[in-house]
Order: sequence, then structure tokens, then C-alpha cells
Amino acid sequence: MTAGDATGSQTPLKDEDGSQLWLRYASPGRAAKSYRRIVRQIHVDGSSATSGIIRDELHAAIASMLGRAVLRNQNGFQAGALLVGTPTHSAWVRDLNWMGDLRAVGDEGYLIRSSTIANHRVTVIAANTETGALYGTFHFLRLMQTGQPIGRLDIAERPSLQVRLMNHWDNLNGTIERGYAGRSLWQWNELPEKLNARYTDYARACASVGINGAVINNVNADVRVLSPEYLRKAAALADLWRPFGVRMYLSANFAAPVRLGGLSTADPLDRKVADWWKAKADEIYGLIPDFGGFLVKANSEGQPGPKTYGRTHAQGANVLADALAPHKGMVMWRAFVYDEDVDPDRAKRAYLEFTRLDGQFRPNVAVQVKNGPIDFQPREPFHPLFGAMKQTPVIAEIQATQEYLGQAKHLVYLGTMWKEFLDSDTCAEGRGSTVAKVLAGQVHPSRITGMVSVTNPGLDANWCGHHFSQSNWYAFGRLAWNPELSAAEIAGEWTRMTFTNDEKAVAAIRDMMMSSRETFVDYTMPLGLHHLIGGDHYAPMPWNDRAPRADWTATYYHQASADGIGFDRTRSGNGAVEQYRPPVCELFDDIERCPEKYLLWFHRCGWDYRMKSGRTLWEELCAKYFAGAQQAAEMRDRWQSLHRIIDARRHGEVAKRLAIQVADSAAWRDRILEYFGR
Ligand code: BDP
Repeated sequence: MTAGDATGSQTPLKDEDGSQLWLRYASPGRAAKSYRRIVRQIHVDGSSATSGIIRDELHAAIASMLGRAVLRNQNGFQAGALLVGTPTHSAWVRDLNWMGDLRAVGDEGYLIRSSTIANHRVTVIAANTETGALYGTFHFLRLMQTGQPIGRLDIAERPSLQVRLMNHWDNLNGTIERGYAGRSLWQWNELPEKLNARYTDYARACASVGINGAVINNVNADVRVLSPEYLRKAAALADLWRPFGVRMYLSANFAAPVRLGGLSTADPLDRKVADWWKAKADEIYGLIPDFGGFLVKANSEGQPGPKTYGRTHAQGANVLADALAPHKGMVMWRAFVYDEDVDPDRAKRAYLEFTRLDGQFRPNVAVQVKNGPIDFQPREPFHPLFGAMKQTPVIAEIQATQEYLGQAKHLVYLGTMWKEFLDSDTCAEGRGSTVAKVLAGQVHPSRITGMVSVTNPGLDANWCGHHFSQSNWYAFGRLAWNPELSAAEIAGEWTRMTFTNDEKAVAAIRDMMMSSRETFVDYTMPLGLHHLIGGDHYAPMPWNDRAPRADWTATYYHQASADGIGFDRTRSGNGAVEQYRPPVCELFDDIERCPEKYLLWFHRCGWDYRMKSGRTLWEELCAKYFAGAQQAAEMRDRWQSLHRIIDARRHGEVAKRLAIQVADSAAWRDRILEYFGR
């Protein structure tokens, strides 16, 4: 097998298993020539573990990309030095006198500049902290991996959001809730003594896109994770990850004082309970001095919580927050609650419960809210809690593991979906109050800003099951760093780093990725339909009307009958639109103006309702399902045409999954239309 790369040469393509993710450091093609002139010596100042990591990464990456090693640190500079350092550890960086600009990029940011030292043209990566320098290093390498010019750089970067975390739903028995890429990465039975090489690869991948922490266990939390035995295991991972800037967080079970501590209650207002959490926090910080904090799922889907004791979510969060505060730890309290007593409509419940608690949370609590009001559906409007809490930090939870989006069998790039969410205008303080700005504390000042991803890696060789699911891990990191980036830009850089710099192939793959989510929506749940599933959330089950709770069925949501379909959440219906600020609520409320992509989310329509296209609703639904399945087939054909440009192994593995996707998309179309047709 051969391929024309960007240099036009024919080079044989080695099979790859995907284990190197986007850090393959393949030849950047045509750009390599100028890079060889610009980067001739690597000079990393500092003696910490992090500076060692930077040094190793740069040497290995550049040798791999340019096909030759570059010189190591030497006294003085020669033309073509790449200098990496912080003012504390590098006299060269200090002498550049960039203090003002460095201050502006904060703890995690960096500057990358083409500059002159001792009359030599050099490139400098400067930061206030070594973690910042590591992020700058990965940025610089990304420029090279994607074939960008690096001769005249003047880059200043700082993350928009502080908390950028992986949320693993990993169980202590090695299974992963909603995991589709093999078993858990964490070998609990071997920890803390034996440290798998993958732990380091994992932290390196996270750091390469600016992810700065991980909650390593399921939100449906096993209390044992807080036991001394498991804390020592977590501490071993934390030690390994610290030099990569990846902090350890844990999901805590609210009933731990009872189930682990032997107390008779977990009532957050009970003195003994508060003391138990304090002692637990002290114990954790004794082992993990930079522990990030707790994530809590409380009074949701059977999990214990403060309401069990007649207390509020705020009282529950605060007892943990008080225990963590002396150590500067935080609580992420999930708003994924949907008590039936609160309102008949699941979509309305979290807003009703949480807005009334605004102002009652301790400063080190953030409320963690899923992107939409139901549950990671292929398409939801943004959750009305964004922009609604003026005094409480709200961080966003998105889901990279494709629970409702084809799991690891369908190619669905989520960058576009997350951008749709981040760009949604909440109008909380006038127009332009996008979710991205709310999250960054630019709408209401916020003590804590952040975004987390329920994430997808497991023990599969390629980490994420589907090679393209890696792009969702990648895109999450990039967007958490900068929610203003475009989905296309992220798809393009990921493609170049992961597959090829061949321009035609990049364009083809980026196009596939960019339309993939809309394609998925079209063949599964178009026009605002949602939750047409059951069982494991993979296959169509619109007939599903039996489950332990009504709001776990499909019929509860689509309400299809002879006279129409859709959930009436308008003012004249159940009023859910009122949870959005004007003019958003008017927009959603008005059937003429409501974006058709949300039509059946907010409106109940007759089957012969006239769509903007002139078709009836039924005709439009049919058209969507047919188009979706058709687009899936086109995606498969498009990929087929790249078989000489992508290595045979990865090409074949993706092709196999695309074949499944094509078959499944037709099944979705046929089953749904057959059911609604009746
Ligand atoms: C749903 C999942 C369930 C999770 C829950 C959650 O189906 O497995 O436990 O979300 O977020 O999407 O807590």
C-alpha cells in the first residue's frame, strides 16, 4: 500500500492501531523543510518532572516529524533554538522581560513567540508555571503536526474555563457505565503497586488538549472509593498525573458516613456527619495534597442525598464543601435530578429545584448541569439553568461517550453538537449571553468556571472503540480550553494529527465529521423528537411504553397518536418554555418561529401540519429519515474512497463500523416510520 503525502512522494503506510491518538507525530509533509531550519536545538530550562516531560516530548516528537534528532540543551544559543521555560526557572526567559504579557496569561496560559536572543533567531515558549509551559509545548507541536507556519509566531493563550475535567463512569469492578471501548483503564487490583504505562499515556493525552483533571469513578458511586485502601490507589494515579497538570477528583456517595463510616445518619446538618466528612477530607489531602474535590449525584436515580433527610441540595453540597474548603477543594453538585413530585414534566424539574436555591451554596460549590434538560439526547435545546443562576457557579457537563449517539459503532463527531450548545443565546443579560459566555463567567461573574465531559476511553487498543470517537475526547479538551473555537477548525486539526495532512483527504474527512451529527439526528430523532429508545439506548424503540418510571419510556416523550405528535411545552401547554428568558421563551413558544429542529420538543402538531418546506409534518419526517440513512451511506462511500490514504488497518476498522452504521440507520428509518405510520 502506498500513499501520496503532502510532499507528493509515495511512501508506504504502516498499519496503525490508533493507540497513539492524535500524538502520532507523522511527517508534516511539505512544511518539514522550513521546520528543519527553524528548530535546530531544544533548550528546556528547569529540573522538575514536568520539564522532563516537556523535554522528552519535544525530542521524540520533533525527531519523529522531521526525521532527525535536534541538539540538546547547550550553553548559549545557536540560531534555531527552541527555548521553553518559566521566569522562575529560566534566566533567559527572565531576561526577555515579558512579565506584563505573562501576567496576562495566568497560571495555565503561555506565550509562544519568534524572538531574538544573543543575536540568534529563536522560538520561545514561556509561561508562569511549568504546566503552562507544557500546554505551550503541545500547542507548538500541534502547529507542526498540522503543517502551520512557525517562523513568525506571536501567540498568547489562556484557558477560558478553569475546570476542564474528564468524568469517568468507571466502576470498581472494572466495568464502565455507558462505556463502549472495553473495560476500565484503572486496574484497581494492581494499584497502587503496579502502574500501567497507559496511565501516563492517558495523562499525556489529556494535557495535550489542556484537560486538567479527572473524576475517575462513576457518579453512581461505590462508597469504597473513599476507603483508605482505594484512596491509596487513587493517590498513586494522582502522583503519576501531577507533572502533567492532571488533578484527581472523586465521585462521592452521599451516604458514605453511614455505609463507610458506620454512622446512623448522613443528614448534612448532623454534627457527626459534618465531622466525618471533615476527617475524610483531611485523610484524602494527607495522601493527595492537590486533590481537586468531589463530584456528587444526589437524590437522582436511586442515589442517596440530602432530600432523604428533608434537607435541600444546597445543604447537602455545603457539608462537603465545608470539609474541602480548608484544603481549597471544591464540590461539583450535579443538577441531573428529576423528582416526580416536582413537576409532571421531567424537562422542568431540575430548573425548579435549583433556581430556588440560588445564593445558598458555599463559594466552593459549582452546580454541574448537562447540556440539555433531559439527558444527552442527539438534540436538545440548551438547559434553562444556564444563565438562570446569578449567584451560583454553573459548569457544563457534556457526554463524549456516545450513549444515545450510536455508542462506539456510529461515526458521530460531537464538536458541532457542543458548539450548537455553547453558541446558544440564553439572553440572560440581553442578547449575546451565549452559554459559552455564561460558562466563562462573562454574563454573571463566577468564582468557578468549567466544563466536564462524561468520557469515552477504555482498554481498547485505540482507546475509544471507534477511531473517530477519539475526536470527541479531543474536541472536548479544545472547547473547554476555548469554547469560541469552531467545530470545523477542531475537526481539521484532529484529522491532520490523527490521519493525514493530505489536503483532499483532510477536506473529505472534515466534511464527514461536520455533517455526521446532523446525519445521526436525521435517521434517529429529527425535528425535536427525543428519547425514542429503550434498553441500552442504542436501537429504536418508539413503542417502549413500559419502564419502572413513565419518564424512562419513549411514549411519554413523543406522545404520538392518530391526531398528532410532540410534547406541548408551550405556554398553553405545560409552560416549560417559561423557564427560558425572553425573547428565547417567545421564540420557542411561537410555532411559527420556533426552529424546526426543536419543533416536537416544544410543540404538539397534527400530522398534516405545514412545515416551512411546504411539506406536511409526516412528509417532512419521512424525508428526514430517508435523508439521514442516505447520508450514512454516502459517508461510507466517502470513506471508501480514502483507502489509499489511510493505513489499511485503521481504514478497515472504520469501514467495518460504517457498514454497521449504514445498516442501523436504515433500521432506524424503517422501524420509526413503520411505528409512526400506524
Ligand atoms: C444517564 C445514564 C445513566 C447515568 C445517568 C447520570 O443512562 O447511566 O447514571 O445518566 O448522568 O444518561 O447520572
